[in-house]
Amino acid sequence: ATFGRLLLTGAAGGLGQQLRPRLAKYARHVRLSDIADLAPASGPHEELFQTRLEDSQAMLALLEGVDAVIHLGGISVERPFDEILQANIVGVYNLYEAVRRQGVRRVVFASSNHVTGFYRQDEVIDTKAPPRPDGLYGVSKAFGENLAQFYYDRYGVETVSIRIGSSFPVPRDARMLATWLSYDDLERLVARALLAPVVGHTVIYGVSANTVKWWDNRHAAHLGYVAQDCSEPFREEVMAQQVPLDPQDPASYAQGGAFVRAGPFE
Ligand code: NAI
Ligand code: 15L
Repeated sequence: ATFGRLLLTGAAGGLGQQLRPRLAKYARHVRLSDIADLAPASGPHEELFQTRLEDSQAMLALLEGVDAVIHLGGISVERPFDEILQANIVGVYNLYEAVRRQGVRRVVFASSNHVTGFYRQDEVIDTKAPPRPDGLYGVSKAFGENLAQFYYDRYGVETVSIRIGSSFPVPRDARMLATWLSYDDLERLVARALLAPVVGHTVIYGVSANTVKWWDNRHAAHLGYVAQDCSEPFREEVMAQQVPLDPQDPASYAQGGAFVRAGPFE
């Protein structure tokens, strides 16, 4: 194993449950955290922490002795601002402060395609395109990416911000034929984000080798990520199930899909 100790936040979530067993081959100790219960440990290599991202003292303790962290914890969809503020803005700040104070070398940050969700599906963007968040959730992920850049420039903490597309067992609708990230490709990408020798702050779209492409990862070639899966074998089944979309509805032509019209919640 390359690492002494890796930390995975958000370990009880959809992607956390996928990565949890897969991280054992990269580290002697895998520390897992969430607000949700993570028990039972699946072996002596696992360390379980029930920690709220809002709790700065608990976060400092969580990061002690950690070599690198994969930060998946937080709100993962559009929600009222106060929830986003606490989990994704205060939470990611507490994470980076704990990382800095404990001398952790690298962060893999689960950003989102919703940082650029208001670009159109008929354009191809690269990671230097200005953010166009499609909601407060996307704004909070843009904040996390900016914080990552600041902690690199100011303190030398390295981050790979992965703008994850849609990571599910299979693509669920026509949009996901372009945005799908298989779980095996997710693992490949996280492994490169952890192991690439020099990353500074690198932003990359987390997507499989799908035929329909909206995102160009040329500025992240130094990570050495090569996707091996493709959504195309699911096309027929997905299109047969697809509910027809109103072409005037931004959800049908924006890259962020239905996120572009989520909320407000009052
Ligand atoms: P999820 O919602 O299933 O998991 C998030 C986890 O974070 C949950 O287990 C939750 O209990 C925990 N959490 C939430 N608030 C917390 C707090 N205040 N303190 C501590 N823990 C807290 O989300 P999923 O799908 O597993 O995504 C993981 C990460 O990847 C999220 O940051 C999400 O925004 C990001 N992402 C996921 C995508 C996907 O396709 N699954 C796409 C784009 C981004
Ligand atoms: C996200 O950021 C969400 O966390 C996830 O649940 C999916 O909806 C995904 O984006 C997507 O865009 O499909």
